[in-house]
Amino acid sequence: MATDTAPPFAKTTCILCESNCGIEVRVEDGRFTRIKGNKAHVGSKGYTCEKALRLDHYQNHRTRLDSPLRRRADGTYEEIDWDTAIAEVAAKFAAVRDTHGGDKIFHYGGGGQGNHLGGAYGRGVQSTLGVKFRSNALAQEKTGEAYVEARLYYAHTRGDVEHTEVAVFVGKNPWMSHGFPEARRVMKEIAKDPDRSMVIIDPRRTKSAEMADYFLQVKPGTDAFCVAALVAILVRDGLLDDEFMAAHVTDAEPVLDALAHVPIEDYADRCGIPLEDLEAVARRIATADSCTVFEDLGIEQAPHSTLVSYLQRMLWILTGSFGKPGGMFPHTNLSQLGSGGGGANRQKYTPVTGAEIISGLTPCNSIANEVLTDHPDRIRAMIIESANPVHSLTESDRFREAMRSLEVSVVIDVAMTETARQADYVLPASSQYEKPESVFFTHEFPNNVYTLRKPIVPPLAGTLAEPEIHSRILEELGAYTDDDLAPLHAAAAESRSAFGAAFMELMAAKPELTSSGASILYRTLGPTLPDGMAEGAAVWFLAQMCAINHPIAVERAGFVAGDDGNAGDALFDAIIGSDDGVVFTKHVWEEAWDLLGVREDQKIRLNIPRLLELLTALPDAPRTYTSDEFPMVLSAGERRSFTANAIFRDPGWRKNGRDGAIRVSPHDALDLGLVDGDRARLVTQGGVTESPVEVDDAMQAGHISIPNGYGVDYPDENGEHGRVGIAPNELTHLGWEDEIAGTPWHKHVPARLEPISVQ
Ligand SMILES: Nc1nc2c(c(=O)[nH]1)N[C@H]1C(S)=C(S)[C@@H](COP(=O)(O)OP(=O)(O)OC[C@H]3O[C@@H](n4cnc5c(=O)[nH]c(N)nc54)[C@H](O)[C@@H]3O)O[C@H]1N2
Ligand SMILES: Nc1nc2c(c(=O)[nH]1)N[C@H]1C(S)=C(S)[C@@H](COP(=O)(O)OP(=O)(O)OC[C@H]3O[C@@H](n4cnc5c(=O)[nH]c(N)nc54)[C@H](O)[C@@H]3O)O[C@H]1N2
Ligand code: SF4
Ligand SMILES: [Mo]
Repeated sequence: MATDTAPPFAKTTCILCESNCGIEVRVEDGRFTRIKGNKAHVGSKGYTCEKALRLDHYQNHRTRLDSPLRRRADGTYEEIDWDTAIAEVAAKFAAVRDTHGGDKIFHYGGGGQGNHLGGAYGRGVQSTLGVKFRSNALAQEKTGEAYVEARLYYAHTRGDVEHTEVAVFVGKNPWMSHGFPEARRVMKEIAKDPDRSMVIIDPRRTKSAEMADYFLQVKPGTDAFCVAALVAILVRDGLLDDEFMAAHVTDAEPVLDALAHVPIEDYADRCGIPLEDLEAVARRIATADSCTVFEDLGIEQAPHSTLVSYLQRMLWILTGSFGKPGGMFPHTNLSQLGSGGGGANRQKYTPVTGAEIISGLTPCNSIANEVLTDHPDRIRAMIIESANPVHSLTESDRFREAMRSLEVSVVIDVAMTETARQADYVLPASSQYEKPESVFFTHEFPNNVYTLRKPIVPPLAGTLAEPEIHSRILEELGAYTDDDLAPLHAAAAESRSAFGAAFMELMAAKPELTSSGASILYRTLGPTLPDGMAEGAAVWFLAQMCAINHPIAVERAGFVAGDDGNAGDALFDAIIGSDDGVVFTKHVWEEAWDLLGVREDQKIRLNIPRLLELLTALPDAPRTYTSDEFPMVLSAGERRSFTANAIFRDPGWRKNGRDGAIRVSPHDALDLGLVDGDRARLVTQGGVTESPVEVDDAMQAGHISIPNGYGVDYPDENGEHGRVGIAPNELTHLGWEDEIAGTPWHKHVPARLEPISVQ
């Protein structure tokens, strides 16, 4: 129907960071011509940052894939049809399983900042192939944190930043990276409220640091000294919440004893912060009614990472800021992130390098070494989906080499990425706006929010959504039969409650089908769901489990059994019908303790012996990791206003910072004879590159910084391939990683900067 009024806005979410803000998009001829915040979204309430407005560059660009591809011997690719692709992929992976065992097939990825449904559907294929080892981006950032939390209280905690009195950010720049709802609005409110404070611990005077009441400008890589000193001051000055400690903390003695021995003044010196500033921050935290602490990559990808994850938690544990408004909290989940399945199958160490597996994930830095060896248990095949590890993992060259030495590999992506270019098969996925999608970053409390997005544009011809791709592979592998599905089709036609009963009956009768549950739901319940939402079928099971695990919180959120269906069905119907996100659990603060895994005594186990040993050994840690050859510290992967991992490939998406300059302090610039805009050579043990510099007085001497998300291949209008900016992992180097979690030191790469002389 021709009309001269503009098309209406369609509701979805931004996919560029874990906040997944609700947005409204006007689509004209397949282009996203206008984007605005969705005020009705229950989580983000209309909030967005500048990046969401540029999402057309994700949806429409020159490297979208629109046909399955097979690699030729000369490294070029030929288009093949879907039937051939599915048949060959299934046969080749099954052959690896049958010859060498499914544990030699590795799985990487499963979702990014906006898409986790594909990961849920991929489990069936992995299980049918016997995959035992897997990983994703979490194993180069959050596994240290997971290690600590699994020992302290067996849960994932977050902070009520919105209502807290003192918000502490260590190695996090929330103005740029967000990470909690309405980050910039909340930060502005804290900044202007004289009764609340923000503490930033960062070597750079970031935009967040400029807003902070307390800015601890640490020397790069010295957070363990800084945070140990802060906690030790609490102990020294008797600033602990004794009542909370007595009621809720166990095995504290050895920890308090070790903290009493921390050489506070020496540590202040080592991290470069005046002692009185550390004392002021420790006192501010201890005298506040509540505090939250939020760590991120600045410590997770730097020396002593897991130790800092441990120490920073003591700031709020010793001061009792848990389970109350403005404090720290655990939360419900619709689906567990990270661990790709567990139970009896769970492995503790990797077979080749013996790296410790945390949350079911092989440390990212170990993957290439699990391939490039003649060890009989080496990885021989890889499934990679929705991730670009050649670009995002340490030492891109080594990962490339690893991929090329596999017997078979498949990449599922929307774009022809650096990783896809090394794969034997490339399968084109429909974009995140062409299919139902969602993330399981459900991290809020007391009210937790989940959003299942509807497609807002038809799938690009030639692409398939991951649920269809995985289900076709599973069916090719013979995981289930039409006969298995027949009773479910019949029950789905009858009623929701009949379907639920039939599904549970099938799973009980044939437990081997459980891992294919998502595909079975997609094929049977899927066709009965509202138009275009079949791929949401797997969420039915998650809603059922949530209602079973958290019956009171789900009921408080308004979901109760009805005429046809239980509370889980009511929750699922709300999820599938909503454009604005759904509050799926509502708690009261007193229930926070029930969500920790320490239900029997509700006590936090403070002593983690391995980390206490590291704390005790800290005085002997090297003072620097730099050398005469590499005298500076490079932070490789800073979040800036126009970076978004490698989700955007078209560099034209950036409104500023187009070349992704190397940030360098005025002191170093003077020393090296560099002025703003000069090109310089950046050298590390991992590689050499050239780029313009930006002289930035937010940088401290000896510290340089490059952004993440740059340096991806993208053709110009003539098809000539080019790259804008530095690919950070052409410069990083394997081997420098956390001693516990194996997380890489991306923020702490010894480096040298040289002017490209023009005299
Ligand atoms: N704009 C934007 N936002 C994003 C993303 C994006 O690509 N772009 N990506 C998302 C993802 S995947 C993640 S994980 C988060 C990450 O979010 P952040 O961790 O906040 O982002 P980074 O800029 O990588 O690192 C944070 C800070 O660490 C500092 N840092 C460097 N070395 C040290 C050190 O030794 N000690 C301390 N204390 N700090 C140090 C850097 O100066 C930087 O300001 O951002 C998310 N949000
Ligand atoms: N040196 C250095 N390295 C880093 C970092 C750093 O700071 N410094 N940061 C690290 C961090 S915190 C993270 S989280 C990682 C991120 O790195 P990765 O986990 O590799 O993720 P992305 O770069 O976001 O790439 C996501 C991929 O998903 C694809 N994609 C988008 N939509 C879809 C879809 O619907 N289906 C499928 N199948 N694919 C889709 C995109 O095209 C892209 O190739 O990078 C890490 N690497
Ligand atoms: S990038 Fe993050 S904060 Fe910005 S609009 Fe997207 S989801 Fe929201
Ligand atoms: Mo990340």
